Amino acid sequence: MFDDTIAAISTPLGEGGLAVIRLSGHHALAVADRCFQPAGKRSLKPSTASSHTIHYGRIMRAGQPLDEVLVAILRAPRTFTREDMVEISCHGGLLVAKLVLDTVLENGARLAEPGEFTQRAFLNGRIDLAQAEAVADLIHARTELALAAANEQLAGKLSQRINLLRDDLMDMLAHLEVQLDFPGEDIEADTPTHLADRLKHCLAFIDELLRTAKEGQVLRQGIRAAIVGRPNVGKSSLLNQLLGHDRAIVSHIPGTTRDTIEETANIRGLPVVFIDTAGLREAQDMIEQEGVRRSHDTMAKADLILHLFDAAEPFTPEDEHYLARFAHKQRILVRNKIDLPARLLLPENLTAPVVGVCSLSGQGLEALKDAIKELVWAGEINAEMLQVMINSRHQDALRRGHEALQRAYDALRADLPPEIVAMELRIGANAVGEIVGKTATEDLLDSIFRQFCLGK
Ligand SMILES: Nc1nc2c(ncn2[C@@H]2O[C@H](COP(=O)(O)OP(=O)(O)OP(=O)(O)O)[C@@H](O)[C@H]2O)c(=O)[nH]1
Ligand SMILES: [Mg+2]
Repeated sequence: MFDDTIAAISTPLGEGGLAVIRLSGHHALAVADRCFQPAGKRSLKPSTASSHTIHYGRIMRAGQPLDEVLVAILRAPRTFTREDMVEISCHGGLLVAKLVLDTVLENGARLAEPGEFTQRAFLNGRIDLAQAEAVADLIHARTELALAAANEQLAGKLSQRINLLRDDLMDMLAHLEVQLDFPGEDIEADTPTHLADRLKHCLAFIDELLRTAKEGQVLRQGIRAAIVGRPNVGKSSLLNQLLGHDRAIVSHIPGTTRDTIEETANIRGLPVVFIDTAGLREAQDMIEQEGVRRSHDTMAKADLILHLFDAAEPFTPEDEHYLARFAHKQRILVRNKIDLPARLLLPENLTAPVVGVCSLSGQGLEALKDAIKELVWAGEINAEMLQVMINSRHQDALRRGHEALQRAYDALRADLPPEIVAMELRIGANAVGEIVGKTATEDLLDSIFRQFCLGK
């Protein structure tokens, strides 16, 4: 399908044991022939080697050996891009990898754009668009659950469902068009009632997929949990406990934390971004003032608030004030310092979960993690859910599809001409098709693949 052969360094930039330079295209083997000198007893020139074999030798540049490498030969069509591919594993120095890349570029390959290998896999029909996105998700996955979801999507589980839906819509459209093109003929067409039933079924199916969107977002981006409370109640200590290392400065002096500090932790499989904030009080100086302002900013943007109290101190009017302020937020009330004699009496009428912890020893932390997971993700995370974790692009396409099908349904019920129903059905089918790339525009494809990193 493509004339040119592309190449890129597919491992991250930086120093490491190995780096991999990947080539794909008609001339991948010819390019490799020109720069690879076999050195092992059974090593072969790439063009004479059989598929899925590895060969030891040297990369030569201007007659000089550049590096000792292993070269993997992968012949079309059983490759990621469905084209001939060569993977050169060289030493992982920044300069070595760059020079090996330069050498293949000098010998007839062109530098790949970000995501171009995956784009070729898509354009050559190896994977569809949803699967291509799953490749990016897989790379960016921060928890095992996100990884499992990406794998399901890569295996085509979401695509299967979308294709079923689209096939169904195309079939309805075909029936309608038969009716339009050959009116009066004795060709089987859906009755309006039957068509309405089928449409309703499709609408329910889309609703079901859209319901998973929120969970998909949580798995991909994580949720933001702000740790807030009066100075010195132990917010930074709790952050450090949750992360498992000393990230934030802890001291007995109230007003220690000035800036917001955030870091992601894996809580029961969910990526949670914890944000430590400056203690809430009348600020003593300009820097603290700015810190408190940032605290308020963080709270406003957080999905979840961990409101901390000092269990060894009486309930204060400030505590009461902030309790009221966060009432509209998803929150957990945390009684910290339960190792000390208890003096805190929280009001009885609160609906938020209350958890007692000691941020010095970690006591109560497991219960806190359970409470976080419970608030963010009610119920089990089951395998079925992971198969259809849609992203925001899918969500947008499904919403547009849903709107069009709803209009088709309404038109049908209002006895409007079948042309109108057919038009809306077509819009709906196209929107759904975008998800797997059947109806994607060039711009859409570009914007998706450019989000990939180089060499992918
Ligand atoms: N006994 C006891 N002391 C704690 C506990 N958690 C924190 N502390 C102590 O409380 C003091 C304040 O802790 P920090 O974590 O700095 O409190 P903070 O809420 O971040 O304070 P600011 O950043 O000033 O708002 C430190 O001396 C901690 O060692 C706890 O669970 N038990
Ligand atoms: Mg602090």
